[in-house]
Amino acid sequence: MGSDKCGIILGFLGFMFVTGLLSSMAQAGNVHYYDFVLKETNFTKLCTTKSILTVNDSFPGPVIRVKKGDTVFVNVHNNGTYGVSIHWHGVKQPRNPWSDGPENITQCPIPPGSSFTQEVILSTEEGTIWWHAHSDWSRATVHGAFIILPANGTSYPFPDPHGEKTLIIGEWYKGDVMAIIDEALATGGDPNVSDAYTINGQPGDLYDCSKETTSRFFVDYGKTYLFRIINAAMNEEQFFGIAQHNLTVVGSDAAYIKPISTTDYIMITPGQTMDVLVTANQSPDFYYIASTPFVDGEVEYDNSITTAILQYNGNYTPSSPIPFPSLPSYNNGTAAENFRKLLRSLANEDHPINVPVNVTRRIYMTISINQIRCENAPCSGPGGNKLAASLNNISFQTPSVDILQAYYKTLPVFTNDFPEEPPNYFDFTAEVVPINKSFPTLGTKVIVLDYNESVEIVWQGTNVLNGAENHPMHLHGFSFYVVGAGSGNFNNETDPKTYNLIDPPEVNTIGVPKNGWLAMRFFADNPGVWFMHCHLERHSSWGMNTVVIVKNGSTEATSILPPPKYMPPCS
Ligand SMILES: *[C@@H]1O[C@H](CO)[C@@H](O)[C@H](O)[C@H]1NC(C)=O
Ligand SMILES: *[C@@H]1O[C@H](CO)[C@@H](O)[C@H](O)[C@H]1NC(C)=O
Ligand SMILES: *[C@@H]1O[C@H](CO)[C@@H](O)[C@H](O)[C@H]1NC(C)=O
Ligand SMILES: *[C@@H]1O[C@H](CO)[C@@H](O)[C@H](O)[C@H]1NC(C)=O
Ligand SMILES: *[C@@H]1O[C@H](CO)[C@@H](O)[C@H](O)[C@H]1NC(C)=O
Ligand SMILES: *[C@@H]1O[C@H](CO)[C@@H](O)[C@H](O)[C@H]1NC(C)=O
Ligand SMILES: *[C@@H]1O[C@H](CO)[C@@H](O)[C@H](O)[C@H]1NC(C)=O
Ligand SMILES: *[C@@H]1O[C@H](CO)[C@@H](O)[C@H](O)[C@H]1NC(C)=O
Ligand SMILES: *[C@@H]1O[C@H](CO)[C@@H](O)[C@H](O)[C@H]1NC(C)=O
Ligand SMILES: *[C@@H]1O[C@H](CO)[C@@H](O)[C@H](O)[C@H]1NC(C)=O
Ligand SMILES: *[C@@H]1O[C@H](CO)[C@@H](O)[C@H](O)[C@H]1NC(C)=O
Ligand SMILES: *[C@@H]1O[C@H](CO)[C@@H](O)[C@H](O)[C@H]1NC(C)=O
Ligand SMILES: [Cu+2]
Repeated sequence: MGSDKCGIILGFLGFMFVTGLLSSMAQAGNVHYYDFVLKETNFTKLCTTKSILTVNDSFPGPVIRVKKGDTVFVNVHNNGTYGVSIHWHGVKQPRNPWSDGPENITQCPIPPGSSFTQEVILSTEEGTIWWHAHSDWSRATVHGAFIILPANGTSYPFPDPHGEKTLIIGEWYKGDVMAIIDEALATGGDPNVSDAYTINGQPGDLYDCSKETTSRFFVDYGKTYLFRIINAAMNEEQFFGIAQHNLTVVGSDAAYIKPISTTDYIMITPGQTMDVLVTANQSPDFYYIASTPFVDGEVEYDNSITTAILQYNGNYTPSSPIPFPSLPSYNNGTAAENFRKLLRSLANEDHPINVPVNVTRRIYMTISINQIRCENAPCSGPGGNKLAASLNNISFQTPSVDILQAYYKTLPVFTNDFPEEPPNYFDFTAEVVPINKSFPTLGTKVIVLDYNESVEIVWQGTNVLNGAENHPMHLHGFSFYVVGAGSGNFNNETDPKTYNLIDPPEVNTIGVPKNGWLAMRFFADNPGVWFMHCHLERHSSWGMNTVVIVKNGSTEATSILPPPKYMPPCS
């Protein structure tokens, strides 16, 4: 840290220590300006051409590349045909929920023909995160990498790599994604699955008409590369690997971790990022990079494989066939958990942790797939009902005025009575859960926290409606420490004794094991309105969401910033 601190005035430093990391880093770094133009662009993939919503005609979209502590103003102009909002996934946005982005949570969508400038305030994040649309399913095509380099005078906690590669896993639908989710919500059935996964926008050569465009990552023998891997897929977690090359994972969700060496695969959920060192130490050749779905629920999914090629520079005849990585099978939950358990914070002097030891607020939250009875005609879900999802039996109803505005102006849009424990206790992870447990309450209910409370949330997977599966839960406005996890129902007497409070990983998204539980902690030191949801898009669309409101502290420096002059209007 040494030299960058010198530039900061002393009074400011002292203030930083008093109020914690979040509230005051905004002025420490440089300011950058980006222009994003949302527009329809034609792409040809899988032998068909279709128009998709993009930022600046690119899929994936433009990269934002800045340093720790910088501030980025992004002027988003919507030249598309429907309203959209953009979220900066993994940016804590200290005191600034106004620019966070989720539709009707912190803003209404940016109408076609207009612009909204978002102020993206970086603080403790360092590594890789991403940005994506946060309106219905538009994030399928509207997303890109957000790279945060070490601040001046600081360096990576590992030897400088020779080069860097950004690798985004996406999901491609031949149909129109907005029509697909609209259709599913109207019929009550499952949304259509995708037709391909992609690596940097390309399905790869196992798919029709895709061979010529397969993504290639060129490397020099003997060099080490930092791969910044982002899972931007909509509905499937992924196993990922590179044939004959070890992956050394050094960061996740813009926080460094103790290096995970010698792993031949990673499991990465939608919403997560992994920074991975790869050394090109094999004989010069072509090697397949592959990503396959990890799906441990009884659900329809896209069971195809996306590939790219790690290609050594030089003159040689590539092997035929090209070596292919061996990855766990699609439903191997043990392989997924084995990888998750390897994540540990650096927790050293330069990268200390700040995990609450004494918790003042405990929230125990079930995660369920549900059904809602259809009034008139039968729906296409189970038993003629409509598929839904919930947290603590509340299926979240998105309002038509954003919750942030409603909170700021005291409008009757939401209620404060989100239950802090399951409204009914039963064997959540039983092989058969009685069907009468599967009908949720509908509501726009939020959790309200006092400023700086030390919070523990235990997410409890359930087998309601035979819907048990791994859920990648994401919280806006914070990163949180994963202190424990296990299978079955959480036991609030014995399980806390197993917690890791020494070097728990600090993340913004984490897979809660199928039919299991996961405990996380954080300090509620960021006043604002923050969305919490499953990052599987179909679950979020069905209501697997809630909102955490953190009240202002007692000073201006611990209160929400005033709103910007212009916010997109609600209709
Ligand atoms: C970091 O260094 C760059 C290049 O020397 C300089 O332009 C920038 O202003 C510095 N940033 C800060 C926050 O001091
Ligand atoms: C996006 O396109 C606009 C012009 O259409 C350009 O001004 C802007 O710099 C581009 N942004 C990025 C991030 O490339
Ligand atoms: C996309 O292609 C279709 C058919 O080829 C064409 O009608 C349409 O104008 C194109 N759209 C854009 C945005 O270029
Ligand atoms: C999109 O851009 C075109 C060309 O600049 C302009 O004519 C059109 O009005 C814009 N549409 C919207 C909705 O912004
Ligand atoms: C979903 O898939 C079905 C069956 O292939 C198809 O008929 C329907 O048009 C698709 N829906 C959308 C919105 O693409
Ligand atoms: C991967 O790591 C293991 C364990 O350290 C080692 O035995 C093996 O040689 C490594 N493989 C490569 C390709 O570096
Ligand atoms: C699941 O993956 C683990 C670890 O990779 C492996 O040891 C195990 O054999 C796999 N289980 C099945 C059922 O394939
Ligand atoms: C936690 O509580 C214990 C017992 O009240 C106290 O001794 C300890 O100092 C507290 N730790 C922190 C970090 O606040
Ligand atoms: C958000 O609110 C607008 C009205 O302000 C409404 O048209 C839109 O459908 C809402 N979005 C969602 C996802 O509910
Ligand atoms: C729910 O179903 C279970 C088993 O099918 C039954 O024992 C129980 O009485 C039912 N509860 C209610 C409230 O109907
Ligand atoms: C969920 O709420 C509904 C409606 O209040 C109730 O009938 C049902 O029993 C609750 N289910 C669970 C699992 O708590
Ligand atoms: C612990 O769990 C039991 C149910 O297993 C519940 O009744 C009790 O209220 C919980 N205690 C605390 C302190 O949360
Ligand atoms: Cu989910």
